[in-house]
Amino acid sequence: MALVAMVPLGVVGLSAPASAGEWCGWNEICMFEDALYRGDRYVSHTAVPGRYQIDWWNGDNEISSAMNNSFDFCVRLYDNDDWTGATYTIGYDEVHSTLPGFNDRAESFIVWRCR
Ligand SMILES: [Ca+2]
Ligand SMILES: [Ca+2]
Repeated sequence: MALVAMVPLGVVGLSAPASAGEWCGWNEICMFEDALYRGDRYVSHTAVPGRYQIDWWNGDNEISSAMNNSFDFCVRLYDNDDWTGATYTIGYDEVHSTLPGFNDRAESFIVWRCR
């Protein structure tokens, strides 16, 4: 699903250069400055269960799109540091070209096995 969703953006396969801003590897969770996986890729994280802060110089309250290229793990974004406040959930193998109601809000996130 993730690959299909990326095709309109011009990413054509596994050989896409790692430096491309819109590229996100398999089993990685990526979060981007702008909608449609553009702008700086502030978060590029192997899908491992845990609790993570988004760097406050690089991503806090700036995330506008996200990819979850894992097949067993879900991601929950939190409005505030330390996993508090409103949440926004991204299921396994989901890509969100925008974050409705959650644009420029995420400051921390958790990753857990959800299937
Ligand atoms: Ca943004
Ligand atoms: Ca926030």
